[in-house]
Amino acid sequence: MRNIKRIFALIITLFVISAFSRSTLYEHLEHKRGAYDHDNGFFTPFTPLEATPHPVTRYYEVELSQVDLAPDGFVKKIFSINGQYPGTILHANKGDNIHVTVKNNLGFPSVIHWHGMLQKGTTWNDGVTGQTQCSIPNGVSFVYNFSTGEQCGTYWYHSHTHGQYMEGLRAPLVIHDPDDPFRSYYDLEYVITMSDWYHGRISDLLKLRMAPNYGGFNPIPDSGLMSGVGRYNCSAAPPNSQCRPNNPLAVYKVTSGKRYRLRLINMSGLVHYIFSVDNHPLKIIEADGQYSRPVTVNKLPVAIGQRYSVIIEANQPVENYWMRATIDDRCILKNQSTINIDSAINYKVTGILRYDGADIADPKSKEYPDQTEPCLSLDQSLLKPYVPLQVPGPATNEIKLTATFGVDSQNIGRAFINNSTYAVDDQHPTLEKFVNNKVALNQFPANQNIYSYDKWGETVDIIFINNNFAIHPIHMHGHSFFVLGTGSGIEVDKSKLNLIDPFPRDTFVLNSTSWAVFRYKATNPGVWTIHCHIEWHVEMGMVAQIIELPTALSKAEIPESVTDLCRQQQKSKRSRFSRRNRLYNIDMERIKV
Ligand SMILES: [Cu+2]
Repeated sequence: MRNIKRIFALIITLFVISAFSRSTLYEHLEHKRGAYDHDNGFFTPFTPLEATPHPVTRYYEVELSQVDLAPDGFVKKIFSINGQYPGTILHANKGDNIHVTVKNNLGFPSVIHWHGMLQKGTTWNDGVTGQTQCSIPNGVSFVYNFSTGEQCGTYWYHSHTHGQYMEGLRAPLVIHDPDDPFRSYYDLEYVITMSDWYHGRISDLLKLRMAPNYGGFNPIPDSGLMSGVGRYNCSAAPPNSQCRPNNPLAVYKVTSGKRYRLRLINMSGLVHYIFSVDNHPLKIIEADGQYSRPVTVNKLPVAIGQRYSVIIEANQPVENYWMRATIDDRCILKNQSTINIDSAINYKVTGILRYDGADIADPKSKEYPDQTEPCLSLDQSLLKPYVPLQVPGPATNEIKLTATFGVDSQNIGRAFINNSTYAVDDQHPTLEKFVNNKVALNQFPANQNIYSYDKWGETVDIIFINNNFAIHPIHMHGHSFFVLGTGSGIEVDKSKLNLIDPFPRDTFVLNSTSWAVFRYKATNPGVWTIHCHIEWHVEMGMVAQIIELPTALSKAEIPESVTDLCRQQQKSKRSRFSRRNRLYNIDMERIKV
């Protein structure tokens, strides 16, 4: 009897051990599969959302968390949206409400900005730490709830604090148009994102970038990714790292005879991309959420923050064709002190356009010979509004912003706007200080870089002067602005302004030592940041805040869920940022030049 019991116990033990080892093995495989071959859903074509009789609310939940992924074959811990890179594509129709619950399980405070969304009447949803809200503390959920209004087109959403989006917190937002004038031009759609990718932790790279006496430029990325997929040269990976050589490239499948709308987004922190598909010209129909008259190019420069919709026709022989997202290395400044100067990055990022019926093989197609201007936006004169738009004017308010570089008193490299480097105040967002605490605009510290105008409906010109050697993609929140003109030098040449048919954008590149004039109407009360979208330059302070229509804004009622964030943040004991800030930031008084 005792023996039977023993045998029985042994069987149970063996069973438990085997189940356990199987489950560990299984988890291990799952983990591997997750790291290398996660399906981010980008390679399945889609059609526009069905129109609804009335606008609806689209509910989404996104969880921010850290996971191991290997977008380019190199396994690293990344900041993910729903465990993916890039994060979940969100869809809505024009006029719909977007209701997104952001569950922050990142281990750090975070925030989500809706790049290109105007946030009319909902400036507190803009998602900028220190300006429109406090960050969402770790372990807390927060709801962004806003109308898409009259907007449609291609957008994205990303963290707007501490360089976090370069670590993975970035994803597309597609707003379909039930009245799309180009609907008969395409059968199916894809989203194609382009991004840079660092193997080091962004927080570590930031410490190095912002160290006193640092003599280099912005850190060189390790890879470029097309829709979250790249191929790293694993022989350059540090010993003991996990890296899969010849990581499979992004493959977009097309069917002969069909036409595809490709929604292109450059979600990078540093790099400028030139996009093309061999043998397939790109018919542009949208830029930054604005329809354009169709214009066809072979190569399309896409600056950081910019978006385009292009149509390609699958009218070539059934084959494989290279899709090229070439990083323009002419604008990556470097010297021997530059962080990651020995990067094994391959600037020629590629994917494959594969016709149904083609062999599973690498393409042999040839690149278009066309040249593009180094590091600049597409020639603005090529873009014409699809429907003629009235240009407001003349300007009754001009805000001149001059961007320069320098060092502060600790010899930390800084970027300045009108000689003042922006320092984020994580704990006291501008919106709450102004609306709830009634702090007068002239009482804000100089390092908040605040500009304002108060006449409803007036025409505002932002005259942006780039008085330095670098090239800056300038992005403004809360507005789409007419790009009236741009030119070299630091004096605006008014004869070069187009007041007839300029194209509206929300992100435009300023060449080194040059000017640009952006025009819009003041009809959106709020706190709107205008900044360079090179994320390293943001951290260095190339940021200004526009307080639009303060009289109207002062009557706004900020939802309690927003003001609660600051309270929760103060309670949160795990505010790692404040610890980190002390490492290289921020002696507010000393950084004036
Ligand atoms: Cu910049």
